[in-house]
Amino acid sequence: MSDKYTPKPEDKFTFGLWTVGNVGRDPFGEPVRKVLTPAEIVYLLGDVGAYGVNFHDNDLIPIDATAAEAAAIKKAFRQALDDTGLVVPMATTNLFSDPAFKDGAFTANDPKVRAYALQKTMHAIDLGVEFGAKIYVFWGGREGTETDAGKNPLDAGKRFQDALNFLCEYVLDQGYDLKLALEAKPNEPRGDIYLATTGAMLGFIETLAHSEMVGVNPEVAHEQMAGLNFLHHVAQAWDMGKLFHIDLNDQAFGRYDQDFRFGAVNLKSAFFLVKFLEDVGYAGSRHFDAHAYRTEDYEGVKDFARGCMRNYLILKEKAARWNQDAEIQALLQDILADDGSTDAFKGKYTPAKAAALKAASFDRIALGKRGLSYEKLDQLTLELLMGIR
Ligand code: GLT
Ligand code: MN
Ligand code: MN
Repeated sequence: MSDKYTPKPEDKFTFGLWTVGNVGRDPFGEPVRKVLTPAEIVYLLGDVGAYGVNFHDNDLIPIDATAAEAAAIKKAFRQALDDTGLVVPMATTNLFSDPAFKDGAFTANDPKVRAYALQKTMHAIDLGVEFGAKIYVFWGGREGTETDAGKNPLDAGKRFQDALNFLCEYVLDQGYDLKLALEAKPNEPRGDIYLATTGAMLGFIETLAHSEMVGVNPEVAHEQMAGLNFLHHVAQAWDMGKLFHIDLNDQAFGRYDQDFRFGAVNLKSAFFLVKFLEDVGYAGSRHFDAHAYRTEDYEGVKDFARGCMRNYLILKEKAARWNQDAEIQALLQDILADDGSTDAFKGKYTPAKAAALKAASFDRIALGKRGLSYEKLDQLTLELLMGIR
């Protein structure tokens, strides 16, 4: 079935090999779906109409593959990309699955682990660039602790900084057209992960030698795990010119990392997020970092992937409708009304402005009495979302 919610390449919808290829293993249960090869995953994504596919080094090439095996996998993957027209906009490193990384990668206490992590990342960057990646994600899943007895957070921060400075130089040295995007998560799989929120990452980036090459990859579920408003973090990142990539999915507040289909839980938050991305003209990938319920077979996985993209497109249409809705816009105009009486105080500081503002008189009681109609506006938004306007 093709309708106006059918994805197009310009929608920039991408999935990771690890998302639709997720076999449904969890801490309590074994896989429920068979392992697909990277090429098979690309054909599946081609089927559902995705634009791109992203990978960790070891999603594509197993950590213990021989050179001949790696070459054969790459050949089949390349063929699948050519056959389907899918592109690879982003790549990343698996620095969390192998037991070597049980104490982290760039922040591990063992200098050999840190050196191995750097080596692995340089090879993985080469692999990503070979397939055309322009964004390189760093999700430090194991960069944290269960106890702070063994690792000083100041040392860990310094090590992470050194690693990123080293890798920025590597990218520049190779002449790669590649930007780095840091992804925060508060916990899981570590008890606590360093730089736990997007805001923390944004602060950290400014301490780097090549901060201009480094931005963020916020993920809906990760900010929500921390009980935070995802949109506010995305807005801050956007404002700083640091929204290099985004991981879309969904999540009930206060749970483990659920990675549900985009829009599956918090429809209103998803709506304001899509509206924001579309209103500001975010031009990067809309990456769905999510996976199908463990109850599903591969038909269900396709339903999941189609659902992510469809929900985004439906919410995009709703956002356009919201922007054109006369009643909503009239309310907004009222809410944002400005009678010009404070114009003299606006803008850059001058001593004269400060003096005039100090001398001005305000009707504090009247300011406090004014109703703002947010209830009405929110209800209209809900009714629009529920399809009755
Ligand atoms: C892993 C994690 C994601 C990260 C991926 C990139 S891997 O699935 O849960 O949030 O974006 O390393
Ligand atoms: Mn997640
Ligand atoms: Mn993610």
